[in-house]
Amino acid sequence: MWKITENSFDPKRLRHFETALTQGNGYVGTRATFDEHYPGEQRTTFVHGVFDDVPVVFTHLVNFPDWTALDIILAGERFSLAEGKLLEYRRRLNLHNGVLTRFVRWESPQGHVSKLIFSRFASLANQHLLCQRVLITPENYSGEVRIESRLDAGTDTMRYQQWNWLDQGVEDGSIWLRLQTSATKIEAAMAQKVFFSGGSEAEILMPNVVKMPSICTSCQAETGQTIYFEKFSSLCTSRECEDPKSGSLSILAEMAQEPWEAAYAANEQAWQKEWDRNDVLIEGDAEAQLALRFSIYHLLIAAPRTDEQVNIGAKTLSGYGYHGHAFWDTEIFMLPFFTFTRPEIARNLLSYRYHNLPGAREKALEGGFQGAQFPWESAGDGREVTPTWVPDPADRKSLIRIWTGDIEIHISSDIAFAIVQYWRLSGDDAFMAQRGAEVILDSAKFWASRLEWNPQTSQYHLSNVIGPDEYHDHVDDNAFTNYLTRWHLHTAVALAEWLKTYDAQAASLLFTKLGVDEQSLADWATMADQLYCPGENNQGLIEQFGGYFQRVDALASDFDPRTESVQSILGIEGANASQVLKQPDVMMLMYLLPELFSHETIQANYDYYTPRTDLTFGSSLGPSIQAIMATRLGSQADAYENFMRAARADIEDVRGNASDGIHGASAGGLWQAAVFGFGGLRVEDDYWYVKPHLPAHWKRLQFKFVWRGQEQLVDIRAQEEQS
Ligand code: IFM
Repeated sequence: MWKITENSFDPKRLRHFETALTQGNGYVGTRATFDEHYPGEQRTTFVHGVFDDVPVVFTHLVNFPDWTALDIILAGERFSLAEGKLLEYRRRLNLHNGVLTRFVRWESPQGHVSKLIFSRFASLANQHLLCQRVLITPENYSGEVRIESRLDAGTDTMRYQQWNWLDQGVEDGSIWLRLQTSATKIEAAMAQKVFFSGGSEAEILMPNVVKMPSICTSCQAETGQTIYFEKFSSLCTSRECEDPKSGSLSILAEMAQEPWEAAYAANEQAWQKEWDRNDVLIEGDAEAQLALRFSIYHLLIAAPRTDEQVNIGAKTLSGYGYHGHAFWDTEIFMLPFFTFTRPEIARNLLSYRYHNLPGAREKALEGGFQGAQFPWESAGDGREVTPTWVPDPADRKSLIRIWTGDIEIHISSDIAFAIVQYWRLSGDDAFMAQRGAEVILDSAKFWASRLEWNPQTSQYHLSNVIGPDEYHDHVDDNAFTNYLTRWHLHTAVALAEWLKTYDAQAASLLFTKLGVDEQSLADWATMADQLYCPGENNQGLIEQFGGYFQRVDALASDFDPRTESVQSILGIEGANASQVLKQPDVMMLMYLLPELFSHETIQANYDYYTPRTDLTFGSSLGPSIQAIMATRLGSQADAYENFMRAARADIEDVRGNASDGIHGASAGGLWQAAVFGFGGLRVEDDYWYVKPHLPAHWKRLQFKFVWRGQEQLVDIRAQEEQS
């Protein structure tokens, strides 16, 4: 169960498969467009951290020159699936080694039959190396096989000129190209080299076409003779390399004797090492197994291994959705996978927030607050990049005001939560002392300045926010936000105490830097205690926000059958006026802070909110969390249904928007639903245990995680669970 397969060529599903079969290595991501061109394709390569300025959405990931394109001309006819006859077709992504293969038998309009086998991968062993190969066998003819390849810088797909061309040329048998982003001034260089064998002696030309240095190869092939075309592209940027051009050329110059075999073996070995640490084995459910590996694969190819200045965008590096911006999707949904299996990657991702504290401080200041307020959407430099207005998808001529950048403020606590989770798992005191504490304390300072004292209630409140459920905006006292804020303030006080004993000098320097003293800590503790948290005394149904129960009552199923979200049906105002939720907001709170709520309270809230949550077409972040909560309450059927909703999000393109990129949060949530939900893994301060709840037809669930630097293995078999 390692292969995602496309069995027929369907131009209508072009973009969906481009996303699903995306390849990458944590540095670069390339959508699975075909080697030859088709209308409607989105030929895209993104590199982490390479953003450039654009209007409205502030900044977006820049599309790199296309390294994949090939024009294949067989005995004078251009190979294209849009012409002639497709006799056999299969495209397959092997999740185990990241190799994408396409097998085609094609009859040209003139009746020439050829077998073509394409393979491609972004090396996990060398993140700057991209490899591609085509084997071509003429089956019933002989003639010229001609392949034209290039580095194509004409890929500015977003109307803006992202790249300034600097230079290009031919050197040591490779073509190369240098570019620079327009506003952020990041230099990138790419190089490319090909090897051609199998037929008559090859002719190789390297036309130095401006913005498109090319390599044209040709030879004569006999019937039944296989032509081997191997192509290697390299890519470096000034973000990690002093001289990107030399960097990219030297990678190709150093290629081994049998370059394809050597690069393939190195890549495979690197992947094997990954899966040894990260695989989750499910026996008894082939669909769930494949979907979970698909999710893990997409998390792994998006994970920055060598860079702590980048985050993972909500759509990873696999599509234009959200422009590469990162949200709480990373810390709450994707990060646990890394924290539990690849702590070094989790550390990189959390360090991104530490390095971007200046942006968070700027945001707090602009809002009239103190400390650090993390942006709802974050990109290259950690400043707020949520667009204020976007075109209304229902009527492109009008605009919709986006409020999340202004008032979806829970992200600061989500980040603090993720840091504490990482610390508990890894025991990485040095990280906490040197970086984590600064993030948590400075954002606690933000909360202290943001809380509103109400003399009538003699409590603090948080008005005018958006909670995780974005169908409702401008709400007061959102339960998720308030409870998380209280947790954050208490945590900051306890952390400050810990730091004083762990490293008194570091504590003193940090307190001075942040302007925090004993009085601030005492104030934070009092404020946390006096912060209104809905339902905390009666422990019954928790109102999602003040006045929620007065909204028009409606269930998500009232709108069935449907193919779109409740918000699309009711409109923004209509959904806001109803009780239907985009994602399970109170459940999310109970998932993160389970120790605060009794089983009965969780059950009561689950029973009330579940039918009111748009789990099918609302947020892709909802189903996995809903699945976990269902397992905890023993609702196995609900748990499995929601697990599979998350599992199918991108493989089946449930929301019809997979073409925008992989739903990274859903992928991370799926791993959590398997491990924390069905596996029932719980980690306490000094020990961990599992309380499994396997679906009835699962025979086995096995996973690994790292606890305090040691690998742990959990192997749950169905019989054991019953015993
Ligand atoms: O962060 C999410 C949010 O919770 C729901 N809308 C989409 C965002 C990006 O995935």
